[in-house]
Amino acid sequence: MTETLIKLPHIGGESADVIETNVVPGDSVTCEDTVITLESDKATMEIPASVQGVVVELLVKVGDSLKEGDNLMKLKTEAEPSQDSPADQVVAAQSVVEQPEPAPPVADNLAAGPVLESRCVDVCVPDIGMESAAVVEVAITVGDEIEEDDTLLTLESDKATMDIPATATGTVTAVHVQSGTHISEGQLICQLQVAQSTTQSASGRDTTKAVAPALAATELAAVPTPVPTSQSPAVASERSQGGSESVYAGPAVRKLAREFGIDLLQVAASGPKGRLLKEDLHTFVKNRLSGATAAAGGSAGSTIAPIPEVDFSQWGTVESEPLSRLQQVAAKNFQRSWLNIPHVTQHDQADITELERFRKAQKKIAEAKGTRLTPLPFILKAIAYAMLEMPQFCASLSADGTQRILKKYVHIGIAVDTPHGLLVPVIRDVNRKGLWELAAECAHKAELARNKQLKPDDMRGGCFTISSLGSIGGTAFTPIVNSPEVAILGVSKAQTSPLWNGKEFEPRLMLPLSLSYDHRAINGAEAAKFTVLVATLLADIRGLLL
Ligand code: CAO
Repeated sequence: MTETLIKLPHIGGESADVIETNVVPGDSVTCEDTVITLESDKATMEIPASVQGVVVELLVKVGDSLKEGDNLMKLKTEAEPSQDSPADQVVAAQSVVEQPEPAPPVADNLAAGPVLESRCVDVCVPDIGMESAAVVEVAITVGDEIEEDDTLLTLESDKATMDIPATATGTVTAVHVQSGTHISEGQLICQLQVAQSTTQSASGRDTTKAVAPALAATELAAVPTPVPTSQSPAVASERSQGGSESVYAGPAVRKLAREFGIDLLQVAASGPKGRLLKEDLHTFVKNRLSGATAAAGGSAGSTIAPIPEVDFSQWGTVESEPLSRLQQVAAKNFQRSWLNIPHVTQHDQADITELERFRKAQKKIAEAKGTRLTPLPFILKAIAYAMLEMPQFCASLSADGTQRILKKYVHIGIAVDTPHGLLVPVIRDVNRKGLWELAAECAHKAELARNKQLKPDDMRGGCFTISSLGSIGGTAFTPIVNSPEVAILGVSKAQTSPLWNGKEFEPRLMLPLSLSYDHRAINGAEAAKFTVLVATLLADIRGLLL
């Protein structure tokens, strides 16, 4: 085994940027395996391995600007690369296509043979609607039997990828283009031995342009400009108005997509200028697999394209910090609920002027008890009361959505903001507890949550959740239902507001309530009745005694 330094072959232009690296150290590559993908202002091209071997070190990275002769990678190879290695062939092929009149290869002899009654056809590049384009895939090799309309080449410019089809049926006798080179109108692509001739030239050779110019023009017109990097599902759906050929992707990606049967239009692109990368296909497949698992459990929304990765450093300095495990778990739960539950939020206000008067009057007693009486225990009591009055709020839907499971206990979770993430300890049997007991338990559970001392069981079995942002501020928000519960109450900051009492405006302390609910389990009228009941109970807490 020898270590060989592989250099970048002729790429048909001044320089190009590395937009994708396709190998890592340790990878075994054979000739023609794509090593890197380059993009210039005119084209995208995949650079194949020039020899077979094992990658020792990749000497370039995404973002590097490369030109012919730059070091590409170190390979462990069986022997020194031969003169005929693909890298050399890239250069050789380039010089062939640049010759105005390429030397006639084997095809001439074949064409001359009267027994075969065949002719040799030179297939040239048609009008492709631009000065030149990069050859990203050569679909033919010498000896191939091809039919009219079979793809000969795939070309790519900065705006489009297009297949160049054959205009005749025959046998390929010579190929004059190579992946990674640029070609322009009139250049020789290949020679075909075709069975019959109608317009044989004096030399026994015909020249034909591979594609009708109209087709090339149509394709280009149909191809949208590259999809922006921050691609939304909406953009993906816009893209789907074209065929999969309108997707900005290289042949290796297309090949992989074909192998997996992936419709490229379904995949969100994350590469520069919306180019679809192999990683995007991997992500797509992963998401589909996990989506299929979720769907089996009655989940929905799993076909939504993932949000693509964005390199934010292109707009300024950035810094990454890992999310805590708790934050990651919470994020997954939020997303799962948001995607599975049709959310509606009902907003209301409770006049807590009297409640506040009573609460403040308890301050001294609270101090004596070593606790604080905030509005939260009152809200807990009011919710527990309303849940007993309206049992559909103390329920869960079965996973298959065919049953409502009514709970004969009233356990309510309270969202607690902690430095390491959101936790929801559950207060059990709220309906059976008094205000002081609830106040002490809320304070205790919040303390445990902040000190990471909650046990898993402290957070299980809730029937409803209260998320109180009242000590912080805000006028309303739309909390996400803590599934499998069916409703959550968001509480914002109480504010003194002028309230019309029939004769005059009166200053009243109004508490904003935001009830988000699962519309599969609860209808709008029920939600309105529930918030009205809670507001009524908070406005006059004597109602809680009834
Ligand atoms: N309006 C006006 N003032 C309010 C209020 C409201 N709705 N709610 C609480 N307050 C006041 C309290 O009365 C207290 O003031 P006093 O000491 O003068 O009485 C002060 O705000 C602080 O209250 P608190 O936050 O310490 O206690 P709490 O019982 O209201 O809340 C807890 C406890 C654990 C729910 C809260 O600390 C918390 O973590 N809230 C955040 C919940 C959250 O992050 N939700 C979002 C989930 S989704 O991301």
